[in-house]
Amino acid sequence: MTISKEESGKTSTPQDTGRRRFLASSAVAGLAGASLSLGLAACNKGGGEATTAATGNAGSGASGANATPAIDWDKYEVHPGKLDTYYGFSSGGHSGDLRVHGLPSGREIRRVPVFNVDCMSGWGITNESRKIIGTRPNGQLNYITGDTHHVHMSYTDGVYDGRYIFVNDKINARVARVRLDTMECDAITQLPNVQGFHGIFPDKRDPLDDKINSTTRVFCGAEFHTPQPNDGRDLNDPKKYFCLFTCLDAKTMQPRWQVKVDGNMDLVATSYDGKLACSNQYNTENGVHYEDMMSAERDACVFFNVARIEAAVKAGKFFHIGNSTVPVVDGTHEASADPKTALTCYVPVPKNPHGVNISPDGKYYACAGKLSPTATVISHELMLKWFDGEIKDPRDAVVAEPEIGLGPLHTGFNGKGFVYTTLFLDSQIVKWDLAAAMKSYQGDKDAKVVVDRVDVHYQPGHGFTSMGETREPDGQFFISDNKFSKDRYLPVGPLHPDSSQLIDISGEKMVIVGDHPLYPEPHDSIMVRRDIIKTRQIYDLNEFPLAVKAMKDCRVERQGRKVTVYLTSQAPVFGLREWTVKKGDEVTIILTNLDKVEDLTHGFAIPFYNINFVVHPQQTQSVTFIADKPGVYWCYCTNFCHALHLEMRSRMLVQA
Ligand code: K7E
Ligand code: CUA
Ligand code: CA
Repeated sequence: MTISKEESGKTSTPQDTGRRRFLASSAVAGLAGASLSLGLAACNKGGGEATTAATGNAGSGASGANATPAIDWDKYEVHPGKLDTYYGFSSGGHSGDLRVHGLPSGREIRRVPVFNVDCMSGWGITNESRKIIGTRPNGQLNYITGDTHHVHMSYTDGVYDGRYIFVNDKINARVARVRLDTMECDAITQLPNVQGFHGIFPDKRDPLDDKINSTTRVFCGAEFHTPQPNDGRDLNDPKKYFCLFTCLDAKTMQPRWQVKVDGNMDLVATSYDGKLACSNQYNTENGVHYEDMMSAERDACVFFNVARIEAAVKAGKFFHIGNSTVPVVDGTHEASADPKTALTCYVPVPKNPHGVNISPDGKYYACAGKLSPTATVISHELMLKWFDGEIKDPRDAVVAEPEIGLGPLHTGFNGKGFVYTTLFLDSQIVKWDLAAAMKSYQGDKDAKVVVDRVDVHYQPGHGFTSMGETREPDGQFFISDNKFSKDRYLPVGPLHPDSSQLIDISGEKMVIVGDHPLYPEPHDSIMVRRDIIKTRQIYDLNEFPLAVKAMKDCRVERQGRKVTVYLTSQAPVFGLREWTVKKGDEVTIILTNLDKVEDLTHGFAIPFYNINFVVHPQQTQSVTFIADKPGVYWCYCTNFCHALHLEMRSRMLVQA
């Protein structure tokens, strides 16, 4: 089977062609073998010619795409000393963190540790961070692994409010909240009875504010179906496995309710009016092996009627699973047979879809085909009509299903009627016209759906537009987060960095204007106007109940074998020059940074004790450990703070 786009009339350099061929075929062979080819062949049965037609159309429509347009590089270059115009927030994937970039430069300006342990900051080492991550009775962290996929900001009336980022942990079914004023994680919650927690999206409507009685929700999909509860029962009886869709309260970070779902969930999207949330499903078959998961010709995009679910919970129509106290309502096909009372609606879409995204005007959901070369456009208004019983067949809510290319995964909108979708197998971004797609679906053969394509390097996963997931899309940039970079950067051993490519979408043609290597592996990101983010540089001493408010308060207190060391830092000294404990003591060090100068962070490390953390201006952090090794230990400052930084030391004397 040929999947290379060169056949479709688009030119590229000979060198380019060979490389792209290799990537395209290795992707098919490597990812799903013959079965994927079969899947694509099956799609082509229905629309292979149409694909060629659409591609051909794009080829002629985009004939100038390969004629290099004159690029005004100054527009995208951020000169030394100048600031970027956007923040980019990215998940770190299996590194378990969250990254912050300046855009368009692509400069990494912060890594926020979330589900990982980080010895720069002391995340996972300080008592404060360990409390957020959670510990076991033996004192060890609950988990030291995480896999962040999706990052989304809290909203007020459909626009980012700059307050929080929510991010998922796929491995251990956790949601983290990161406060954006300090860019630190302040809460982590594990979802009950969920495995493979993948898609996450907050409510876009309600502000998260005490004064107006916030109802902000965070919606969470579950990808892996399991026995419920997963306690050893029904181990090899997959017919009894199922998945739960979870709604979390954004303020308390506690689950409010869950929905029992047929099939699985992958990505999640929410409407702008707070009425619906939805998730694409690639395993409606409830298969346990990949070939089972792609056996049906169609899967689904499942919609959740938020108000009805909450009414059902209020009316007591729920059950519990295992020890969990979270109410679970029934959103299976069977329970949702009558649209007028249904909690869910399963809209059939071509097999094994991937991302689902909503247009900034709140009118359309685009569900990308993955194994089908299509995107399915579902009307929000018609979905609401289905729930009102005004239309019968959920497929009648579909208003377009254009053929756009091979391996469509994720979609961004420019707010002006154009849609940009990543094509994993084609290694392209395709730009298509939403109105034309709807006309074409109505039978208009002249409708020109695909208007441009651009090669990316290589195999794009997520793609998103600047401010494109808000009511204020600016149509300036699209970022293609590519899974492979191969020859784009200096080789660094077996694993190449991932690559994020910045594409200017403000004109008719897409133009790649930046290549940024990324430490593996960001999945999803958002691109946010910089005026939305307001950070603080200095903490307030009073925020910390344990604060040691003056150098004269430094002391050592003993209660039996428990020793507390009250310590301050103020460049270039710690508040105690030395202190003495006995072997076997449980030592807690409380360290307050009394410096008030922006950026004057001190570090604190104890050799051979696994202690390493920082305290920012006016912040207090603490650590607890057993002083099990007698000797002299130089506790030193790890963060270069002063001309006498190296001299900034104190001694811990551990008596035998
Ligand atoms: Cu990688 Cu959003 Cu987890 Cu698609 S997901 S690529
Ligand atoms: Cu304090 Cu270096
Ligand atoms: Ca499937």
